[in-house]
Amino acid sequence: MREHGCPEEDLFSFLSSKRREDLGYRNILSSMCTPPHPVAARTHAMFLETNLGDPGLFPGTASLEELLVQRLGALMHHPGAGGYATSGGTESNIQAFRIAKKQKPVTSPNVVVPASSHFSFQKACDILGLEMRTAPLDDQFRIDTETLEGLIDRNTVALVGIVGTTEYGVVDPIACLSDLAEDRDTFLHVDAAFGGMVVPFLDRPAAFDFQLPGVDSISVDPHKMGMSTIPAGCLLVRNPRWFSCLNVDTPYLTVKQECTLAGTRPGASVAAAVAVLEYLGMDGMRAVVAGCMENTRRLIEGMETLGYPRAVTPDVNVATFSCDHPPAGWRVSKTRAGHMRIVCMPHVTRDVIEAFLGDMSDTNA
Ligand code: 0PR
Repeated sequence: MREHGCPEEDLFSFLSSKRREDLGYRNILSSMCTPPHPVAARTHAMFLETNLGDPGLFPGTASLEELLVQRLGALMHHPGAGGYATSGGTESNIQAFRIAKKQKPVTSPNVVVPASSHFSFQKACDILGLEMRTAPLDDQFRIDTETLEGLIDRNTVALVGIVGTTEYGVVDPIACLSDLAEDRDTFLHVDAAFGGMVVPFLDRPAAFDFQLPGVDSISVDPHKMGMSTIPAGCLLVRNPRWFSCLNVDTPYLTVKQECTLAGTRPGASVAAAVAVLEYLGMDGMRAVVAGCMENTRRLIEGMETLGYPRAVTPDVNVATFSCDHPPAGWRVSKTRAGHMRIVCMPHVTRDVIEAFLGDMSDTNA
């Protein structure tokens, strides 16, 4: 550290120069995050110093966390779901596996995840000492349920299905996984970190949530399509009492036990997540999602006209193409299989799509 502090103006000019090194979201087509909704940014500033790790000191903020869980539970067809605000999909996935593992104490526990699963499941398995069995995908990048069935045995503590896969934006056949989970008496975790804030707002949403009896837990991230500030995730579980298996004693806090992974937890981004939901309501969210889906279709149509076929028709706003030369100046990503991947987040507006297609077409010329 410096011996003597630095003048505020110098400090802020240093910080501004660092901030200018960051890319603006305008040309970022590869992110599942987006600039926060203005209502989220305003709320975040109001709740800056709140800590959900000691909720008795911040009862107002803690009740907003409960409201978030209630709202998202209702969106997932289970208003009485248990839940808490996590730091994002990674923490939600780890915590879901912790619950599943405690519910079925076996000596060599395994979990079965689709080959499309997010890398957070590798972290979860490593931390929890779980064998990770990977089920292959069909030609539409969804989990192949027949092969999956053969991977389940009596040591399987959890199955995973994904709603809006990170790379291809497809939804696994959750109804089928739900039947399987019931038949084989296995915990089913649905990773809807991305699609949980998309699918419920589509015109004809496929069932993926607690309305399916085999679904036990769901990850859904307000800091992705929920346009909250970072970090804001949420883990929902069918039975609120399941969290008690994760409790540790916290004798000197305002609550005597806690089940969360993190101790100190931001209230600001959680309040921001609720604020966006309250401000937009169902119709506002439907409009945002409809715009993103429309832009995804326009992008696919434009790319195909230029001779770059889609890898798959996505269920959510992630588009992938056989194309390995993105135009300069744009941040696109590449899937493991080498497809160009573009996430049509709210900041990726129609104008942005047209500008990108224009540059693609110039690259082609
Ligand atoms: N589950 C799914 C389906 C995800 O897509 C992600 C992250 C996670 C879990 C983990 O969520 P957290 O990162 O909140 O813990 N998906 C994005 C990805 O890995 C996250 C992301 C966002 C990456 C913005 C880059 C970026 O610029 O691609």
